[in-house]
Amino acid sequence: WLGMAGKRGALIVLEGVDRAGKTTQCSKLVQALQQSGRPAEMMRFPDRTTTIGQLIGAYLENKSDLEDHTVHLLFSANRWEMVPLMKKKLEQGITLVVDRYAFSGVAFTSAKPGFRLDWCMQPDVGLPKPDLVMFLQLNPAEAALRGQFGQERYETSVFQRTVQQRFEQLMKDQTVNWQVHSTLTGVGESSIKLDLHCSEMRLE
Ligand code: 2DT
Ligand code: MG
Repeated sequence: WLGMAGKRGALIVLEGVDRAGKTTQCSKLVQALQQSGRPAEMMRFPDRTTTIGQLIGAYLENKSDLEDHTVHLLFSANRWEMVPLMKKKLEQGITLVVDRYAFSGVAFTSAKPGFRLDWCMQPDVGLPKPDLVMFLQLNPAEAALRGQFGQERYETSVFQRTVQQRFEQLMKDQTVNWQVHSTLTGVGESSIKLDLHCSEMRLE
Protein backbone atom coordinates (compact mmCIF):
# COMPACT_ATOMS: atom_id res chain seq x y z
CA TRP A 1 0.00 0.00 0.00
CA LEU A 2 2.93 2.31 -0.24
CA GLY A 3 4.95 3.56 -3.12
CA MET A 4 8.25 2.84 -1.45
CA ALA A 5 10.56 5.68 -2.30
CA GLY A 6 12.67 6.31 0.79
CA LYS A 7 12.37 4.64 4.14
CA ARG A 8 8.82 4.59 5.36
CA GLY A 9 7.74 5.15 8.92
CA ALA A 10 6.50 2.32 11.13
CA LEU A 11 2.90 1.84 12.14
CA ILE A 12 2.90 1.09 15.85
CA VAL A 13 -0.35 0.46 17.73
CA LEU A 14 -0.99 0.42 21.47
CA GLU A 15 -3.92 -1.63 22.67
CA GLY A 16 -5.36 -2.64 26.02
CA VAL A 17 -8.38 -2.33 28.25
CA ASP A 18 -9.42 1.04 29.67
CA ARG A 19 -7.12 2.60 32.31
CA ALA A 20 -4.13 0.60 31.11
CA GLY A 21 -2.27 3.84 30.44
CA LYS A 22 -2.13 3.63 26.66
CA THR A 23 -2.26 7.37 26.11
CA THR A 24 0.63 8.02 28.52
CA GLN A 25 2.72 5.27 26.96
CA CYS A 26 1.98 6.56 23.47
CA SER A 27 3.34 10.01 24.27
CA LYS A 28 6.40 8.52 25.96
CA LEU A 29 7.07 6.37 22.93
CA VAL A 30 6.69 9.29 20.53
CA GLN A 31 9.15 11.30 22.64
CA ALA A 32 11.64 8.44 22.76
CA LEU A 33 11.43 7.96 19.00
CA GLN A 34 11.86 11.67 18.33
CA GLN A 35 14.85 11.83 20.66
CA SER A 36 16.47 8.96 18.78
CA GLY A 37 16.11 11.04 15.62
CA ARG A 38 13.08 9.34 14.11
CA PRO A 39 10.17 11.53 13.12
CA ALA A 40 7.13 10.25 15.00
CA GLU A 41 3.59 11.38 15.59
CA MET A 42 0.74 10.19 17.73
CA MET A 43 -2.76 9.37 16.52
CA ARG A 44 -5.76 7.99 18.34
CA PHE A 45 -8.93 6.10 17.54
CA PRO A 46 -11.66 6.98 17.84
CA ASP A 47 -10.63 10.35 16.42
CA ARG A 48 -13.50 12.36 17.87
CA THR A 49 -12.73 15.48 15.83
CA THR A 50 -14.23 14.37 12.50
CA THR A 51 -17.94 14.35 11.65
CA ILE A 52 -18.06 10.58 12.16
CA GLY A 53 -15.95 10.95 15.29
CA GLN A 54 -18.44 13.38 16.79
CA LEU A 55 -21.22 10.82 16.39
CA ILE A 56 -19.01 8.27 18.17
CA GLY A 57 -18.11 10.78 20.89
CA ALA A 58 -21.75 11.53 21.66
CA TYR A 59 -22.45 7.79 21.83
CA LEU A 60 -19.55 7.14 24.22
CA GLU A 61 -20.61 10.02 26.44
CA ASN A 62 -24.13 8.54 26.57
CA LYS A 63 -25.52 11.65 24.89
CA SER A 64 -26.94 9.54 22.09
CA ASP A 65 -27.88 5.96 21.45
CA LEU A 66 -26.81 4.10 18.36
CA GLU A 67 -27.67 0.59 17.27
CA ASP A 68 -24.72 -1.75 18.02
CA HIS A 69 -23.90 -2.76 14.42
CA THR A 70 -24.21 0.85 13.33
CA VAL A 71 -21.73 2.16 15.88
CA HIS A 72 -19.32 -0.68 15.07
CA LEU A 73 -19.32 0.40 11.43
CA LEU A 74 -18.86 4.04 12.43
CA PHE A 75 -15.75 3.15 14.46
CA SER A 76 -14.39 1.34 11.38
CA ALA A 77 -15.34 4.21 9.06
CA ASN A 78 -13.50 6.55 11.44
CA ARG A 79 -10.33 4.53 10.77
CA TRP A 80 -10.90 4.33 7.02
CA GLU A 81 -11.35 8.09 6.72
CA MET A 82 -7.85 8.56 8.18
CA VAL A 83 -6.14 6.02 5.90
CA PRO A 84 -5.07 8.49 3.17
CA LEU A 85 -3.44 10.70 5.81
CA MET A 86 -1.82 7.72 7.56
CA LYS A 87 -0.34 6.42 4.31
CA LYS A 88 0.93 9.87 3.40
CA LYS A 89 2.71 10.27 6.74
CA LEU A 90 4.18 6.76 6.65
CA GLU A 91 5.46 7.39 3.12
CA GLN A 92 7.06 10.61 4.34
CA GLY A 93 9.04 8.52 6.82
CA ILE A 94 6.96 9.46 9.86
CA THR A 95 6.42 6.70 12.40
CA LEU A 96 2.85 6.67 13.68
CA VAL A 97 2.13 5.67 17.26
CA VAL A 98 -1.57 4.92 17.42
CA ASP A 99 -3.68 4.80 20.58
CA ARG A 100 -6.16 1.96 19.75
CA TYR A 101 -6.95 0.56 16.31
CA ALA A 102 -9.04 -2.22 14.76
CA PHE A 103 -8.26 -4.59 17.64
CA SER A 104 -10.20 -2.38 20.06
CA GLY A 105 -12.96 -2.27 17.47
CA VAL A 106 -13.25 -6.04 17.44
CA ALA A 107 -12.63 -6.58 21.17
CA PHE A 108 -15.26 -4.08 22.32
CA THR A 109 -18.06 -4.92 19.89
CA SER A 110 -17.55 -8.67 20.18
CA ALA A 111 -17.86 -8.29 23.96
CA LYS A 112 -21.51 -7.47 23.32
CA PRO A 113 -23.99 -10.34 23.06
CA GLY A 114 -24.66 -11.68 19.58
CA PHE A 115 -21.47 -10.50 17.84
CA ARG A 116 -19.07 -12.93 16.23
CA LEU A 117 -15.37 -12.10 15.88
CA ASP A 118 -15.34 -12.64 12.11
CA TRP A 119 -18.29 -10.30 11.56
CA CYS A 120 -16.57 -7.67 13.69
CA MET A 121 -13.29 -8.00 11.78
CA GLN A 122 -14.74 -7.74 8.28
CA PRO A 123 -15.12 -3.93 7.98
CA ASP A 124 -11.45 -3.39 8.92
CA VAL A 125 -10.10 -5.87 6.37
CA GLY A 126 -7.74 -3.94 4.10
CA LEU A 127 -6.64 -1.30 6.61
CA PRO A 128 -2.87 -0.74 6.83
CA LYS A 129 -1.52 -3.55 8.98
CA PRO A 130 0.53 -2.44 11.98
CA ASP A 131 4.21 -3.37 12.08
CA LEU A 132 3.87 -3.82 15.83
CA VAL A 133 0.96 -4.03 18.28
CA MET A 134 1.86 -3.46 21.91
CA PHE A 135 -0.70 -4.77 24.33
CA LEU A 136 -0.60 -3.07 27.71
CA GLN A 137 -1.53 -5.63 30.31
CA LEU A 138 -3.26 -4.16 33.36
CA ASN A 139 -2.98 -6.50 36.33
CA PRO A 140 -5.95 -6.56 38.73
CA ALA A 141 -3.98 -5.07 41.65
CA GLU A 142 -2.92 -2.12 39.53
CA ALA A 143 -6.48 -1.74 38.25
CA ALA A 144 -7.79 -1.44 41.80
CA LEU A 145 -5.22 1.28 42.58
CA ARG A 146 -6.41 3.24 39.59
CA GLY A 147 -9.81 3.64 41.16
CA GLN A 148 -13.26 3.84 39.69
CA PHE A 149 -14.18 4.07 36.05
CA GLY A 150 -15.47 7.28 34.55
CA GLN A 151 -18.88 7.91 33.15
CA GLU A 152 -18.37 6.74 29.58
CA ARG A 153 -20.09 3.82 27.97
CA TYR A 154 -18.14 0.52 28.31
CA GLU A 155 -16.42 1.68 31.53
CA THR A 156 -17.59 -1.09 33.83
CA SER A 157 -15.52 -3.93 35.31
CA VAL A 158 -17.87 -6.59 33.98
CA PHE A 159 -17.67 -5.36 30.40
CA GLN A 160 -13.90 -4.77 30.57
CA ARG A 161 -13.34 -8.36 31.72
CA THR A 162 -15.06 -9.61 28.58
CA VAL A 163 -13.07 -7.15 26.47
CA GLN A 164 -9.85 -8.52 28.01
CA GLN A 165 -10.92 -12.06 27.02
CA ARG A 166 -11.57 -10.93 23.45
CA PHE A 167 -8.14 -9.30 23.29
CA GLU A 168 -6.63 -12.58 24.50
CA GLN A 169 -8.36 -14.36 21.61
CA LEU A 170 -7.06 -11.78 19.15
CA MET A 171 -3.51 -12.14 20.49
CA LYS A 172 -3.48 -15.76 19.31
CA ASP A 173 -3.26 -14.48 15.74
CA GLN A 174 0.35 -15.26 14.81
CA THR A 175 0.17 -13.08 11.69
CA VAL A 176 0.01 -9.99 13.91
CA ASN A 177 3.23 -8.82 15.60
CA TRP A 178 1.96 -8.67 19.20
CA GLN A 179 4.15 -7.63 22.13
CA VAL A 180 2.71 -7.78 25.64
CA HIS A 181 3.87 -5.18 28.16
CA SER A 182 2.98 -4.73 31.80
CA THR A 183 1.50 -1.40 32.85
CA LEU A 184 3.96 -1.43 35.74
CA THR A 185 7.01 -1.25 33.50
CA GLY A 186 5.47 0.39 30.45
CA VAL A 187 6.70 0.00 26.90
CA GLY A 188 10.10 1.56 27.60
CA GLU A 189 12.35 2.30 24.64
CA SER A 190 11.00 -1.03 23.42
CA SER A 191 13.13 -2.96 21.04
CA ILE A 192 11.62 -1.37 17.99
CA LYS A 193 13.62 -3.12 15.33
CA LEU A 194 10.98 -3.76 12.75
CA ASP A 195 10.85 -5.40 9.39
CA LEU A 196 8.74 -3.03 7.42
CA HIS A 197 6.68 -4.73 4.78
CA CYS A 198 3.48 -3.14 3.60
CA SER A 199 0.53 -5.35 4.11
CA GLU A 200 -3.12 -5.07 4.94
CA MET A 201 -5.35 -6.32 7.69
CA ARG A 202 -7.04 -9.58 6.78
CA LEU A 203 -9.35 -12.20 8.21
CA GLU A 204 -7.79 -15.23 9.84
P1 2DT B 1 -10.81 6.06 24.37
O1 2DT B 1 -11.15 6.04 25.83
O2 2DT B 1 -9.45 5.50 24.06
O3 2DT B 1 -11.08 7.39 23.72
O4 2DT B 1 -11.82 5.02 23.66
N1 2DT B 1 -13.72 1.62 21.05
C1 2DT B 1 -12.62 2.15 20.45
C2 2DT B 1 -14.61 0.80 20.35
O5 2DT B 1 -15.60 0.34 20.89
N2 2DT B 1 -14.34 0.52 19.04
C3 2DT B 1 -13.24 1.02 18.39
O6 2DT B 1 -13.05 0.75 17.20
C4 2DT B 1 -12.35 1.87 19.14
C5 2DT B 1 -11.14 2.43 18.45
C6 2DT B 1 -12.95 1.68 23.42
C7 2DT B 1 -13.18 5.16 23.80
C8 2DT B 1 -13.89 3.83 23.82
O7 2DT B 1 -14.17 3.38 22.49
C9 2DT B 1 -14.01 1.98 22.42
C10 2DT B 1 -13.14 2.71 24.50
MG1 MG C 1 -11.62 6.03 27.64
